[in-house]
Amino acid sequence: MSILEEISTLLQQGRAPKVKELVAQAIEEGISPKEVLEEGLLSGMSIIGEKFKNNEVYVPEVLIAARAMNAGVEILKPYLVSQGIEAKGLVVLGTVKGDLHDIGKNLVKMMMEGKGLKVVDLGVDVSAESFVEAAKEYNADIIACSALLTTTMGEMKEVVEKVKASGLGNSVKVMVGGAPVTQSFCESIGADYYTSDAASASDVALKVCVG
Ligand code: B1M
Repeated sequence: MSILEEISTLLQQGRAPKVKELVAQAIEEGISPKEVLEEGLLSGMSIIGEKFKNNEVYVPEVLIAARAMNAGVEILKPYLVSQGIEAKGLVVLGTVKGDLHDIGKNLVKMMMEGKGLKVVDLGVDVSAESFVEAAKEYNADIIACSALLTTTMGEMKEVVEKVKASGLGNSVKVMVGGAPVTQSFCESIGADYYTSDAASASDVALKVCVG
């Protein structure tokens, strides 16, 4: 078994300390942080996701796998985030109201910080009002919303509408993403940008901020 397969398997078993150890070892062996993330951690999480869907595992197993994922990501963070650079723009980020999934959002944050953007992370279960208030308070360039549930993605429309109603529409762009979100959904709610993964979200955010 390759070290990346081992990371994926350990993540599925929720063995956070071992995941941390092997992620560090993989980096030492010269495997790129991107490969460790995608072929180790995310691959394990996606297998757990399938099993969750098929009722082969339940919420507790998914939670401990998620904890192992976060432990592995912590080790990768210094390699994915460049340090000590002046902020190129400000993003207010959160998972929308009613939704508690934060792993994807945390990856988006990390990648955006890696591009030199300042990210104000509002956490999970964030109301449209809170997004707008924070955008005003921090003079944000972007509001970035994540949703993982088909039942919560509609909250993004609320955000777009509240942004328009607040008069921030000219200065703040709304970015949306998360597994059930699509380009056509983005267009249908009048959001400015959709991206399918954290790396593309950070590329687009940087373009929005620096042109
Ligand atoms: Co939940 N869950 N979950 N869950 N969970 C899903 C999303 C689900 C697809 C599982 C399934 O049935 N196959 C399903 C949703 C079905 C649907 O709506 N169609 C589901 C469900 C039903 C639920 C509950 C309702 C289960 C229940 O209680 N009966 C419940 C809801 C709780 C709530 O939020 N109110 C629930 C709970 C949970 C846990 C708490 C156990 C846990 C979350 C732990 C945590 O986040 N701290 C959990 C998990 C872990 C999952 C799965 C297994 C994995 C999600 C994940 O973290 N993926 C998920 C199944 C799956 O996705 N395969 C599932 C890894 C992560 C890196 O991917 O977040 O998609 P993702 O992020 C990606 C992209 O989407 C993108 O970038 C990332 C990759 O680079 N991205 C953006 C994300 N945000 C972005 C924003 C952007 C741009 C890109 O711009 C702003």
